Parts: sequence; C-alpha cells; structure tokens
Amino acid sequence: MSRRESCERAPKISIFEFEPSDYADAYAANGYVHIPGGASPEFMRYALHFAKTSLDAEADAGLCAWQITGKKQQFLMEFPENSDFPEGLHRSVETVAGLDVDRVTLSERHIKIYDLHAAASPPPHKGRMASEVTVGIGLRIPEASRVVLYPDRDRAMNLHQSTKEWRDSLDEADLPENALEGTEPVEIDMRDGDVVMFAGNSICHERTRPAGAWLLYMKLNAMRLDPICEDPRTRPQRKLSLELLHARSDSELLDTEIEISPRLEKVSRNYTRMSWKEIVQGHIAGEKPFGLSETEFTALRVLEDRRISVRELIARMGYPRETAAAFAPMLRRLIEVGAMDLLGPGC
Ligand SMILES: O=C(O)CCC(=O)C(=O)O
Repeated sequence: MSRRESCERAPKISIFEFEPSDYADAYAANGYVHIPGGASPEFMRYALHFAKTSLDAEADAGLCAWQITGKKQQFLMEFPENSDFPEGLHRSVETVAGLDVDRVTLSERHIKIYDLHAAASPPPHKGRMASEVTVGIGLRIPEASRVVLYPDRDRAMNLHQSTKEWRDSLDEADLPENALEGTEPVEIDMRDGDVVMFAGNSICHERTRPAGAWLLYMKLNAMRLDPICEDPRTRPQRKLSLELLHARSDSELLDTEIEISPRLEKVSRNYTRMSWKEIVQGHIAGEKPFGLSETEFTALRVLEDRRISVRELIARMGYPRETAAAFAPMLRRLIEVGAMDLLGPGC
C-alpha cells in the first residue's frame, strides 16, 4: 500500500474536540475563551511526539537555532497528513472569533518550549498585527504556570510587525509593565490538552512562571496577513503568481485577478536628512526592501484588501480603461518584487 493510500485509509485526526459555536458569545463579549480539554487526545499524542522529536533533533545537532534569548525555543509545527488541518482549525477559529471565512490566514504555527530559567513574571505584551486571534494548546504545563490577560485595558490593535516594534513605539509610561501596574489580570489555568483563544494583537498577555512549559500556538487573522510565510498556501500562491507572470501576455495579465501579497509587511516613507528627499520602500521579511514610485504605491493603496483584475485596479486608480495596457510593465514589476500576487483558478 502506498503512503498516500495508507494516509487516505487512516482515520482522520481532528485537532479540536469541542463545538465552536458554544464559545462564540463568550469570545465576542470578552475577547478570550478557555476550552478545557479542547484538543483531541489523538492530536495531543501527535503534537507531543512532534515537539519531543524536534527538541531531540536540535540537541543532537548541537543547535539552538531559533531561540528567543533566555526565554524559549520555537519550532515550526508540521501537522499530520491525515489530520483536519487546515480546514478544522479554520472552521473552529472562524466560528469562535467570528472571522470572515474567505480571508482567514494562518500567520504562525509554533511549538514553544520555555527555557528552564525563563523569568517568572515577564512584562505583558501584544502580538504582531497578524496575530488577530491567538490559539494556544497546552502540551506540558507546569503546575504553577498561568496565562494572564488584560482584556479590560487598552485594546488598541498593535499595528506593528513585532512586539519589539510595538514596545519601541511607546513612551516609558505607556509600556505595559508601567501602564498595567495595579491592574488585576484574568488568570487562565490552562492545563495539558486545554485550548485558549484570545485577541492576541490587542489584549496584553503573558505566561507567568513559564519555565519548562510546552505549548503549541497558532495565530490567525482575517486580514490576509502572513508576514513570516507560515500559511501553507502562501508559498504555492507566490510560485503560481510568478509562473502566471511569465506565461501570460500583457492582455491576458490585465484579465487576471491580483491581491496584495500576504507577505508584504509594510511600506515605509523616509525623508533624507539633506534635501528631505522622499524614499518609499516596500518590505518583505527576509528580503531586501524594494523602491516604490508614487504611482506604484497608489496601486497598493487602491488595491487595499480587494481581489480584482489588473484591468479593474487600473480603472479604480482613475485611468481610462483604454490606457490599461500602458500600465502592464508597472504591474509586472510589482508582482515580480513580491508586493502583489497574481491569483490563479482556485486561489
Ligand atoms: O505561553 C503562552 O501561553 C503565551 C504565549 C504568548 O504570549 C504568545 O504566543 O504571544
């Protein structure tokens, strides 16, 4: 029997074992839910084995490659082929958090293993913008460890690409360790197999007494954001986009749908110290920034969160439809540098 056949015959593993609609009201009212025993035993067995194997492989190789200094190690989670990932994860999170099904994007899937010397009471933080809903599954949680949340304080979304950028943007008095002083957090006693979901980019949160804790965290959003390229659809979409770009004539290109790439982190506008010359650049994690003309930036602003044809985009930018062909080279460049993706059938 081939590996594919044996996978098809093996019973499908569900990640979760709860009715998502039972938790939708609580999430809408509070911004978080705690679902005791929400992960299925079969998935727990798989996830623990995966975490242990990843840790052993790293130790054998003498590596601590992806370590957040003195705090925790992280591994990219790979889901079993015969599991209900990603549709089971999407269905549950969309229902609990009321996300737009057509736009839901996975932006992180990490096993986190806290260092045995991790600080007992680190300052609370907000996750990056793409962490609209943070979903955690407890794998091995020490007795005294808790998730703490501040759902009743400052719920502004972190518009930055990381917690560090967000902290750097705050004045000293607004840093969470100062601003939240004296505020009682909600404490969640999350045990092995429990699930928590919370608004990770807007609620200040942290894990207390985390030393030795093992967790699986998944972050999702309905904004089509995948800045570190962890949604399994993002890389194939980029590959297809480049194939279409090279295969299609300009007139075919104009009738192809596009969207802003989920990997595009931000556009920056800087002014040089001498002469205040403007520099507009697009940024994709791990790649060198690319320059943008004002018209190219306008194309991004007009496209916004739409999926429309290149021809439609040019019309919305205010140019006569009969001039569309003249914009094909500009659109080709935006696709080539990765600011936009061409969408094929089924994307
Ligand atoms: O370990 C935890 O439960 C908290 C994780 C966390 O703070 C995060 O993923 O942003």
